[in-house]
Amino acid sequence: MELQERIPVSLYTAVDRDMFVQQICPQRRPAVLRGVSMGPCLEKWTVQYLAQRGGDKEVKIHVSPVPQMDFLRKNFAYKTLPFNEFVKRVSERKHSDFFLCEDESYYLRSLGEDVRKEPADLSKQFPGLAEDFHVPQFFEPDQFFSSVFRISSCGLQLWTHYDVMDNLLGQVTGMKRVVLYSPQDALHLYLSGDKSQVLDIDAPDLKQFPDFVKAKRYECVLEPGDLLFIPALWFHNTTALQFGVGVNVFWRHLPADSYDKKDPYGNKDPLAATRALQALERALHTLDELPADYRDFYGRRMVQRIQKRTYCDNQFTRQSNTQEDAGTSLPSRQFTNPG
Ligand SMILES: O=C(O)CCC(=O)C(=O)O
Repeated sequence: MELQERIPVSLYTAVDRDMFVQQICPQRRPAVLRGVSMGPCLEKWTVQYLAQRGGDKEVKIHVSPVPQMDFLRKNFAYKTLPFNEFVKRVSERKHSDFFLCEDESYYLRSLGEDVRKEPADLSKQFPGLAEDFHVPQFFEPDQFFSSVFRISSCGLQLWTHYDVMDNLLGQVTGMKRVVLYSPQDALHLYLSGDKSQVLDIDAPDLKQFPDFVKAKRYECVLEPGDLLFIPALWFHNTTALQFGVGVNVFWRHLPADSYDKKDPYGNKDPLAATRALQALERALHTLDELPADYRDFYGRRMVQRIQKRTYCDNQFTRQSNTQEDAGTSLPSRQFTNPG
């Protein structure tokens, strides 16, 4: 029996800007957009062409002895290679030159010029290749945040994580499986920061992660030419079914001042969320002044108040606020568990 139901990601064809802006983006659900023009990269980006046009610029890559990368045990190494040498190696299964072993796997997530300050931008780091990839004009130019090369060995699996910006993942060569989970399933994913500790999503350890089966699994296989819309906060896990080249474009979905300015990756929580989490830590620290049974009592009431006030699928969210906010009495209704 299947562990989780597999829900196919909706597929759209003949998508133009209006359709994306008015119908697809507002649903806040992932979507595969097939047939949107990506430019000549689809025909041009052979290994030879990428190597020749990309040149010998140094790139920082992940190198792993096994295809499933593990951020918990850090089973990979960061290494540096000239881009043309990297492209040659990543496209082959066995390597005559290698760092760890002859069948090691590679992954490139391109970075900005000043890694700590600047987001990646293909047109700055790889101008000779950027002209072949046409960024879909589905958002305003001033919302653009970054364009990132994603180049992976066949089989390479990247752990489940979320980003805080909207994202179009363009698949240029090779097929890629993408599994996604809704932000509402965050509690079933056993997070460590922005990543899920459940590394093997196909055969998870259910003793360690019993609630993982409750997460709804959305899935698609991207083909060359597909764009996958990954709304901010949606978790995604990618597996390259073949040697793959892709580019993803992040843009600011919220007003620009909502984001952390010191975030070159687009994965730091919005400033208001960070402030709220800090305030929660302070509140918990304050509760430590009380004995355990009082902490339990007030802790439970705080949990309920947070659920009532914030959960989107709680029909009482808004109307029950007034009473609780005024601090006059306990809320009278049970909250609805989001599942
Ligand atoms: O395609 C990949 O390998 C990962 C993509 C990703 O994490 C992203 O687009 O945010």
